[in-house]
Amino acid sequence: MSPDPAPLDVDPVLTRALDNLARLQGPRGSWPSDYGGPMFLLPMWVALAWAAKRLPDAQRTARLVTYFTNVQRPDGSIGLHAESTSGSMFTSVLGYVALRLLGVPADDARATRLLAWIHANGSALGAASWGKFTLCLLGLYDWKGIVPLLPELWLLPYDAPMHPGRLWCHARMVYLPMAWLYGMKSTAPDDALLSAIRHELYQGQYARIDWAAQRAVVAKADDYRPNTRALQGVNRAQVGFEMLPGLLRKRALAECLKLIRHEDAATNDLDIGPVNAVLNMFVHHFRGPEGRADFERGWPKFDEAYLWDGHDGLKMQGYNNAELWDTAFALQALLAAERSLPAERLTPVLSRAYDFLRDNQILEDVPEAARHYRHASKGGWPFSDRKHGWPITDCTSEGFKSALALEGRFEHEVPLPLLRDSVRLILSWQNDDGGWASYEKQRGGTWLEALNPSQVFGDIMVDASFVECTSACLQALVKAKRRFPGEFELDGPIGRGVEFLRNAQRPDGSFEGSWAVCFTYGTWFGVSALLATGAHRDDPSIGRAVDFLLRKQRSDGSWSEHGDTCRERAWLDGAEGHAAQTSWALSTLVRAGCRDAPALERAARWLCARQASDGSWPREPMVGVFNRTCLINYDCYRHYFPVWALAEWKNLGLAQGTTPR
Ligand code: LAN
Repeated sequence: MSPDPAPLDVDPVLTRALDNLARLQGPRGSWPSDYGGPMFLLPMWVALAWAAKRLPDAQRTARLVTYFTNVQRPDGSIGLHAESTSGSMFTSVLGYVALRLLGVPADDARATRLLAWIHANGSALGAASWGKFTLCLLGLYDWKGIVPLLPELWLLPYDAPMHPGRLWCHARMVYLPMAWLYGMKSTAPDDALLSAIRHELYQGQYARIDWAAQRAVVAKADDYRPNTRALQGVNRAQVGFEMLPGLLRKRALAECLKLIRHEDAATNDLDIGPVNAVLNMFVHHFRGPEGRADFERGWPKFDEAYLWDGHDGLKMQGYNNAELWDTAFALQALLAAERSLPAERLTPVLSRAYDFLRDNQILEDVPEAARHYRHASKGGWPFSDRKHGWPITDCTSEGFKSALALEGRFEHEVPLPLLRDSVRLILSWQNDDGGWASYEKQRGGTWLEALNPSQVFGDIMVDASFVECTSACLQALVKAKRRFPGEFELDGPIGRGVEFLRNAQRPDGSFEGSWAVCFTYGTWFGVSALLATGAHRDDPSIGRAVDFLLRKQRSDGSWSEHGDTCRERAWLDGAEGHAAQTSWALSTLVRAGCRDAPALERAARWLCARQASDGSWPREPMVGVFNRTCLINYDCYRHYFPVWALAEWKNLGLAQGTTPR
């Protein structure tokens, strides 16, 4: 881009962005948005709909098929997520089954191309373990061909290092209904269509398959985390256990069901995520008349919470929504820009967003929390909304920061005792290594990761400290220190958190993000927390982070990391500048006092030029991620992160008296 001689005025850009945010703000004061991306979710729900004979009507079926069609890759496959650069056996097989169940005929080009890819890349027998599991529920794979998922593990004493209660809550809540369904070998009755699909998937060879030999088989496309020797040993032991008389099975199944029903009750049947929401309903479906009431409660709620009709079709979201998280960031972004925005347009947006924030803080612990492996919840904030109920470390921290930032401005406020509860909760979550994990204090040894049986996901077994979560909690504690002077012992926890962050910085100066792509995101969090906790801008850690970002800036002023960066754990350039990533980088540089003013200005100009006339920023590659491999769409990031970064850039200029105006 040739240097533009005209001084850059970001105010109109910020005002247009505010108008856009006002337009997108929903009736609850939050920002509902598309949270799709993962491709293994929808087929699991379609499988349930088939088993429970609840297929959607023709119109919705068409929208579901449209979605699968839109994400089908040029080679015929379906990737792990909607923008995958390669096919996945797991999601291609499940996608094939879903399309057929939704009425797409076997000779439809979409189906034939999918099946051709499956056969050219191995066979359905190589689908990753969660794929095989789902197929079992429909009788499209034999239970003998999967590694046992022993319900008896739930009867172990909690002190046992392998107790499932020690797993990351998402893995725990997925393997819980899986254990029940496995223990019952629950399988939908066969019918003509299932039988046809079975024939197609296995080319007529189903009856001849040696199932025990398939347990460890996995297609190359799905083998991101190959089974370790330790896992192979554990799997052999589980197979051995299955040959013993199942004296504990009944008790173990009852224990699993108790925990499943507790999870349903604690989350208003939303469940922690889309996978256990579907699997728990499978459980209730297979319980027969006894489970009917549970099923009937969950089914319509699921529809409302998890299905989203987006620009590319009807899809399943990765969570019931992302509204608390987006609202907390949108608030902070708008507050940073407050000086540039017309108050009469800003205030109503802030006020409604604040209502949402206040009304979605969690007010109570779940009943009998410890008995159900739940940590305290009171005073926390969730990622989505209060109904969902699971508090999260960084959501609590961002909620807390936003609540403090708006204190004294609106009539009905977050009550002070609840703000104190948030601080206590954040402190209770700190890990022994000084960092913070995502939902809970770390419970299992990091070595448990070696037993990750998912193949397609990395790091799902334990909730260990993350840069982002640690940063958010540190920033919140710094604010707590000012707001509640002397009330909490915070210096120790803050010091230990800083130590964790400093150790997490990589030799190239960057911080690796785990929940968005990737180094721009992690570095924004890492640097922001170091500065908030008192690091000086001349601190060598800050300097190294600044140098890292400057090295990665593109010639047009933007930043762009490809989504595969997360799975490769090394920077890969994206195709073109990315507004969210550029915003994180610019914001980091501004906060860090980067002296390369032209670099900052080029970034700001790029962001401004990228804005559409309605104040939005264009849709761009998905930027959220989980478990290293699966991208997920944070569709609002493009609407508020540029506001935040541009406002900070402008405020810096005002402070230094360098920017015109
Ligand atoms: C999320 C969404 C929110 C996200 C942040 C709060 C942004 C992050 O800072 C911490 C981790 C967290 C809570 C997170 C973890 C993994 C989730 C729950 C998801 C990405 C949403 C969907 C994903 C979940 C695991 C998807 C289901 C897949 C499994 C492997 C169980």
